Amino acid sequence: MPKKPRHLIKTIYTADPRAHVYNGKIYIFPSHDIDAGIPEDDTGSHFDMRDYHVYSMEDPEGDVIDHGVALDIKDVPWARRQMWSNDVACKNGTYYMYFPAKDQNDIFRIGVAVSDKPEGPYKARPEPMKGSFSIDPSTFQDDDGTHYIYFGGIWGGQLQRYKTGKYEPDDALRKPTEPAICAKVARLSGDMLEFAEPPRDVVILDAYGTPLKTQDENRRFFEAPWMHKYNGKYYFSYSTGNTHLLCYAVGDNPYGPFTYQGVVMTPVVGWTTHHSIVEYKGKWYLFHHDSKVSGGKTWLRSMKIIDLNYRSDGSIETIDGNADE
Ligand code: FUB
Repeated sequence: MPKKPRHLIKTIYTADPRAHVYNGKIYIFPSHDIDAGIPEDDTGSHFDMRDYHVYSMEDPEGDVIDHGVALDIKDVPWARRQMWSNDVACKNGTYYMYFPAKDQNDIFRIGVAVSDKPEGPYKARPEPMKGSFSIDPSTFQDDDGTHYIYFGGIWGGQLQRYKTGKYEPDDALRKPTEPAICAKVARLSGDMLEFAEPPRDVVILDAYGTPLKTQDENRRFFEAPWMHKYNGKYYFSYSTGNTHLLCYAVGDNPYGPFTYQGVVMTPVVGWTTHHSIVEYKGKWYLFHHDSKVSGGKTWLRSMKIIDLNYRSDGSIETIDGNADE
């Protein structure tokens, strides 16, 4: 049982780990960070990733298997650059990988690639999902079998360009006292390849029932949406981006609204923070990343695992993002 965080892979750089349990094992779907030599900027151009590896493990303390390249950008007809955080869902023994990339116009879209095995290889669909935009897709299957996709990220993730519901190349955020821009959620279609409905806002409320405001940068959504269920409640967790926290909010259904609860993890080494929360053999784990292995390079991150604990009231014990290994 890992009481301390553990870097899972040191042979290549891996970030944004999304974990699921398939066929009795933990499968991890991270981004594959590379040193592309692109200068850092506020739109994240330095995160210029070009493929995805898939990993698996049977023991959170044991070996991690690298299954190699599962999808390469050269095999995605519509994608030009920046394959950011992906995730996978399984339906009837088929695996669907959802991934963002910038298209030929440098606009983030979300694509789907399909495989008969969780580790791939995955075959990309020729076009992105209809009506898709922004970044960081993550999947959630509710107990009734319904699959949902959560997505979105502001700043480099371009979510602020959809304030009116349709694309406008205006990167201005809302005014500080206006409600914060929300992540999005949609039910997936029966064939898992499209949205089954127009994406809805994932609204996060404060303790008084008021939507969090743009100026509330320690609590509002920035990127990395993730949904999990614990004791019948829906836990929406996310990164606050420029304040470097992983936070969570709880609701009664997959669409929300969700009420802000607190911090899952304090800042890690590196600018970004990103995660998934998964139950395996009766224990809960936080998968996340930091830039310690690369000596602090924000674009060269390494994925980690640490135990996640709940208090008796269902709240999550805050994890120190800088704890020693
Ligand atoms: O990995 C590229 C981007 O960095 C992700 O999409 C964000 O969530 C952040 O981790």
